[in-house]
Amino acid sequence: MTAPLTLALINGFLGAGKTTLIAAAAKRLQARGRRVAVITNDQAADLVDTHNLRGQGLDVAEVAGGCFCCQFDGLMATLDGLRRGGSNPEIVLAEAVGSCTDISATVVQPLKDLHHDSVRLAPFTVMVDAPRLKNAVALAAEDQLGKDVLYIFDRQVEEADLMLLNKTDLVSPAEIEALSAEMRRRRPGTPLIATAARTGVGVEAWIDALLSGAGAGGGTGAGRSVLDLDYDRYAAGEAELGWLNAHISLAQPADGWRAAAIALVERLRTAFRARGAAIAHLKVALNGAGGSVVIGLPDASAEASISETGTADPAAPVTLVLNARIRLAPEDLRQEIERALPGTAGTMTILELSAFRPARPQPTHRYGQPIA
Ligand SMILES: Nc1nc2c(ncn2[C@@H]2O[C@H](COP(=O)(O)OP(=O)(O)OP(=O)(O)O)[C@@H](O)[C@H]2O)c(=O)[nH]1
Ligand SMILES: [Mg+2]
Repeated sequence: MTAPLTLALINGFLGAGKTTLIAAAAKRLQARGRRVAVITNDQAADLVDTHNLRGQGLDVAEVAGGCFCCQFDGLMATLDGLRRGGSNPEIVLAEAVGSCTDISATVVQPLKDLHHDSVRLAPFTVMVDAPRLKNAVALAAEDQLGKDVLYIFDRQVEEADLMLLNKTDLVSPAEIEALSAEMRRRRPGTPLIATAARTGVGVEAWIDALLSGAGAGGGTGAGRSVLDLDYDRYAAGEAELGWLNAHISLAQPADGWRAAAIALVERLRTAFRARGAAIAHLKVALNGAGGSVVIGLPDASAEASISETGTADPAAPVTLVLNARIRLAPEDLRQEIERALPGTAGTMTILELSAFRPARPQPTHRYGQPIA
C-alpha cells in the first residue's frame, strides 16, 4: 500500500488570498525538501488560479464543474491522478471554491470515514480577509454583496480547525487585535494565525500548523465539528453572484500585453461601478511564449494586484483567461465582458465562455455529525 498523503484543505471567501498563500507555502515546503502539489477547484473550467500557480512552476491539478462537496469523486480521482503522476506528492494543498461552505460535513467527514487509509488530513483551514471582516462587522447585514452572501461569509469560519486572518498589512495593529477577538468569538477554542500572504507573514507558521496537525480544541486532526446550515440561504447566497469564466486567444496587443491586461481590468472596474455591481473577485491571466501576467481585483475599491512570471515574447500571440465573480445577472455580466474585451487587442477568438449563477449545492455526501 502506498503511504498516505497529507491533504490540506483551505477555504475562505472569494479574494481572501488563498491562492497567494498556497503559492507561498508550496514554495517554502519545496525548500524544506517536501514534494508538493496543488488542487484548484471551481464551478467551471478555465481557472486563472491554475494558470497562475502553474506559471510559478507548481504541480497543479484542477477539479472543475462544481465545488469539492459536489465533486467529491472528482476530488478523489484527482488525488489519485497526482499520486500516480510524476511528482508523487507527499502534501497536497487544495483550495475550495470561495463561495462554498459546509466543507467539514461534505468533504472532511467523508474523507475521514471512507479514505482514512490513503489520506491524512491536516487541520481544515479557513482564511478570512481582514478588511472584509472589518466591513462585515461594521455594516452587519448591509454588505454590498448582499445579506445572503454575507451569510456564507459568516458561516465559513464557524467550521474551521485553523483560522487565518489575512491581509493584516491593510489594517492597523489595534484592528488586528479586534478582528482576531471577533474571530475567536465566532469560533472559540480554535487556533488563529495572523497572515499577510502577499508578503509572506505567517506562512511558515501555517505550514508548521499543517504538518503538526494542531487544530481546534488543542487536538490534532481535522473536522472537529460540522455546520448547522440553512441550505436555502446558502444556495440563495451563491446565486447572488454572476460567474463568468472565459478563455480567449489574442493576437499581439498593440500596447504590449501587460498594459492590455491592466487596461481590461480597469475598463471592467469602471463598467461594474457604473452599474452598481459589486465585485467579489475579478481575475485575468495572460499567457504567452515565455511568460505570464496575472491581474487580480478583489473588490471595486482595491488596487489591482499584478504579478508577472518570466519574460513573454512581445511578438507572440497570447491566451487570456478571465474569471469574474460579480453581483450581476450572468447575461449582463457576459455583455459587459464582451463589450470590454475588443479594446484588448486587434484580433481575438473566444475559445470558451461560460456565464451562469452557481446551481444549488448538491453534496455527494453529507455527514450530520463529526466522525471521531
Ligand atoms: N494586501 C494584501 N493583498 C493580498 C494578500 N494576500 C492576497 N492578496 C491579494 O488579494 C487578491 C486575492 O488573492 P487570491 O490569492 O487570488 O485570493 P483567493 O482567495 O485565492 O481568491 P478566489 O480564488 O477568487 O477565491 C490578490 O489581488 C492578492 O494579491 C495580503 O496578505 N495582503
Ligand atoms: Mg484562488
